[in-house]
Amino acid sequence: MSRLVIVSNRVPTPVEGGVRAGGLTVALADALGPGTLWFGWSGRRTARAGTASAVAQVEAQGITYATIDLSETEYRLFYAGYSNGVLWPLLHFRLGLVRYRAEEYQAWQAVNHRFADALAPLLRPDDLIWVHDYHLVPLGEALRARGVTARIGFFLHTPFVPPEVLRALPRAEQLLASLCAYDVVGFHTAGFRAGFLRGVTEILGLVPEADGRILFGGRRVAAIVDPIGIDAGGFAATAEQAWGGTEVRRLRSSLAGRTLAIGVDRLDYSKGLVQRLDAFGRLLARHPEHRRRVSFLQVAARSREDVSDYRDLRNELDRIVGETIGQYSEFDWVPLRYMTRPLRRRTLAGFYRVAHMAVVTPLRDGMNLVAKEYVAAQDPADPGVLILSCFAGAAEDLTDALIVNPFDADEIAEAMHSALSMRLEERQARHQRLAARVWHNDAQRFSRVFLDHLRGSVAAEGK
Ligand code: ADQ
Repeated sequence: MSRLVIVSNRVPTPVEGGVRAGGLTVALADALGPGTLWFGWSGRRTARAGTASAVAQVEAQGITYATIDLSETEYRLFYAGYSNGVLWPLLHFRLGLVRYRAEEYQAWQAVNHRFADALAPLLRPDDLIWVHDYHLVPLGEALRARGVTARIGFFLHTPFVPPEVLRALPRAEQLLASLCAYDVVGFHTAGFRAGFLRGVTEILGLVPEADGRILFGGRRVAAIVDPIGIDAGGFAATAEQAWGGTEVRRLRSSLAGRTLAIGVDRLDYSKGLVQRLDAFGRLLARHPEHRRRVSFLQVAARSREDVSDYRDLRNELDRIVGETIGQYSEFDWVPLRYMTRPLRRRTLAGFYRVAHMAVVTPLRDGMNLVAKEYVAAQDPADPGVLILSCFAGAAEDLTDALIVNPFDADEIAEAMHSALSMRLEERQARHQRLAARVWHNDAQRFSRVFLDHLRGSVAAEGK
């Protein structure tokens, strides 16, 4: 059997331990068997640039984790600069936040080549190489340039934009050409895949074949739809176990019989946090019956703080949180609880189960795993209600959520009101249908579908 090689920007080294927001390890858990190699950045930053040969290898439970360090300059230009200051806003339709600098683009290319230099000697011809996310788009091409003949796939965890938006990116054609160097390119939704195929047609001038494959540079690339999922059964069990734990007990006793609403995100402008907190204020203003009866817990784990837009967002949220608390609090009730530290997975699972509603309102999101985790964590006999943005990839599947436009704070406020007033039978019926989708499109299916395509054992999808 072929060996699986996972490549991602950050590698979850087993010695790292502690808390870290990020669902890739969970999503791939089933595919990671003994013999797997996981390659990427260690998370360490050094004063000087490393050499290609400086690969650290750690083995745990049969999996080899191989990492390289990045220099401070590489980190600033490749990671904070081009990846998170250009590609991330672009792929989330935020052209106004894109700050393109040629030197960052060059560093992005150079780091991908350094990844390729370090990885290529570790590879075997029959490996299956699975590259993850926008930081590493050029890696496939860089490996091919080093004579790697193994099959290489790429999965994009963010949305993909239509050509009208993509054209704003200098060298957009190069980005598309780099994606075409893979054997398989995976997207969460049919819409993202369609955007990619349109880009290939309109910007590269290529015509996809009848089965949706694209012939480029003498190779065929298959663009597939493969929505990421969670280990639904495992997460449900964790939530149930956490119910009796200290944190859940403390949370419940602090609520003193009040209803909990929850939001869980990385602190990121794509997550629609400003509009969501605005909506909660509007709910309290318009439906005063909810005052003193509901507490909103927003967990917004700090992220990418070396990108200035993230610092600005944090300041804005501090202001809105302060305003909402100041305006509506009473001496024995605070409407909003806000924390910027991440929660442990087990605690999070228990808190989801306590919450009567989850508000998941990203302005754009590749998938959004929080929505799926919330559904999995519910007690089917007394489930909470999911409010979900129509612009999350998850909305394609989770149509029994209360679907809202995340830019419309009034619409979100009304959905909150409906959720807080919803009868048990309707909650149960919606949850049952949502749970069926979350269990169906789970983590196991995600990796199986991708790897089947990568092995070439599945026919491509039509246009
Ligand atoms: P993210 O933008 O990080 O991921 P999301 O899918 O919601 O978004 O979250 C990933 C994981 O982080 C989840 O397991 C969640 O529980 C955890 N997490 C988020 N906030 C947390 C917090 N405050 N405390 C503790 N844990 C937290 C990117 C894309 C998404 C896509 C995923 C996977 O942006 O669209 O769903 O990759 O492909």
